[in-house]
Amino acid sequence: MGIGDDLMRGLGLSDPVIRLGVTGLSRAGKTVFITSLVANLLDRGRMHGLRAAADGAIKAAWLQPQPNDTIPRFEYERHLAAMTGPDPHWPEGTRHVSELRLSLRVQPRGMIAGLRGQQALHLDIIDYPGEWLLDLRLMDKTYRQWSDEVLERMAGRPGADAFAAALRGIGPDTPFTETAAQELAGAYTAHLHAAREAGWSDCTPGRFLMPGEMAGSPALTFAPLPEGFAQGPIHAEFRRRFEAYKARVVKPFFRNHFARLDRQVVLMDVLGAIHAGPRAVEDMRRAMADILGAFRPGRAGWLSQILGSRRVERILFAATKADHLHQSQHGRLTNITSAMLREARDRADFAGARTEAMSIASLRCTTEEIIHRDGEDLPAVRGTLMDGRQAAFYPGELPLNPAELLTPARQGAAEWLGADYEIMDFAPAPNTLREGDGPPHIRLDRAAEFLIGDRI
Ligand SMILES: Nc1nc2c(ncn2[C@@H]2O[C@H](COP(=O)(O)OP(=O)(O)O)[C@@H](O)[C@H]2O)c(=O)[nH]1
Ligand SMILES: [Mg+2]
Repeated sequence: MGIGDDLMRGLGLSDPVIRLGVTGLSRAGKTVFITSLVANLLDRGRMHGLRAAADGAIKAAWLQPQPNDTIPRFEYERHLAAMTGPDPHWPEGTRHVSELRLSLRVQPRGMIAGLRGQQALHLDIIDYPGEWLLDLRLMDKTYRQWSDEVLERMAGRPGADAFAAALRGIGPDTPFTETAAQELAGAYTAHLHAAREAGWSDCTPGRFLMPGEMAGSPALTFAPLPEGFAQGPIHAEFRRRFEAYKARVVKPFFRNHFARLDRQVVLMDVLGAIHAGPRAVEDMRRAMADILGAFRPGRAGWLSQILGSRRVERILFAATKADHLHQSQHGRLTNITSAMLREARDRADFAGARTEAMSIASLRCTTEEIIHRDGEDLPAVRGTLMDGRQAAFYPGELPLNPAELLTPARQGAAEWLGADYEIMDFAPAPNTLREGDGPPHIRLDRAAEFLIGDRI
């Protein structure tokens, strides 16, 4: 962007900018989070937990043309219309990086407040898939190491058989053809999608799941091969493509997007994982540890080079969709989230970032209710289901001690013992917006306070 553009918009070049990254695995709730955060920053009636909103320091908020000419704009208006329109529904999934700029006019507080006039502050929000962070661990691997790892963990996951069948169609000496490559890559990608759908998080290469404009390109057309193929022509070409993927897909993402973030929120569908069972919980714990590796500079030489002295200063881990639970259980959900991140957080803290865990709902779809079942009073929630029916719902009681979930998960248990955790697909509640209020949420204001409150 040229200097001229800025002047035309009448903004000072020195206006501070906060770059907030929003990430999480697919379906974690990124789109809903950004949409609701922006709506609630534009209309701040429900943002009492954000100090600058409560005390009136934020004088005005408005959307700007986003400054990066080469990144799609986050489709805020369309997503908001979906969620809060006359027929409320969830926004459709997005499969690429997008960005939005929200600008605030702020009255500085304190001693110097009288001396300085109001200031503009830009919040650039960057939505990117957590799957892309998982690719970081490909960087210090060879094609051979990566192949061995993914082939080993593939067994028993959905789509593994179809991929094995595709492998049987070639031998070590089969000459390389694009058709053969596409067939193998197709079967491998189908496996990744099926595994992802079934709740597995560690699905690499991440861009295979969200190829965007790179779909069909050679850098995205390879697959792991067994050791026995190592001397053959297909193996040689796949090894080359794997290196191209690292150099042309993974590195540029870290350089162009990741390296420029100041603050980060990592959204986690912890309830979804608990519902899916111990394996999904353990898999999420590991994926989060890997994701956090990206925030621990020094791990890979090239990354610390790209980062220079820049650091993400604050990282929020937010367990989303907390409106599935009665508030009496929110503390437990937060503790489970914290415990799940324990090791990874210790490392990120060490790198100087402040971290916090929280349970939130970006768009609250339920009200609380006590239901009576078998002579018991159960703290439940009530909402509208996707088919329009109303239902009260008790998801089960999360344990007070997170180890009750995390220990069996680590030990490879196949299911929870003596407990069941349900989850429901609620639709966004029909619109009851009041003038000056954003969409209903749970603790989105506290999330905003942690992420940007100190800079306003
Ligand atoms: N009840 C409830 N469901 C949510 C909330 N946020 C997200 N969801 C659900 O999670 C799905 C995925 O959210 P989305 O923002 O599209 O995830 P993304 O893939 O990370 O962008 C949505 O379609 C909703 O079904 C929330 O605050 N409350
Ligand atoms: Mg999305």
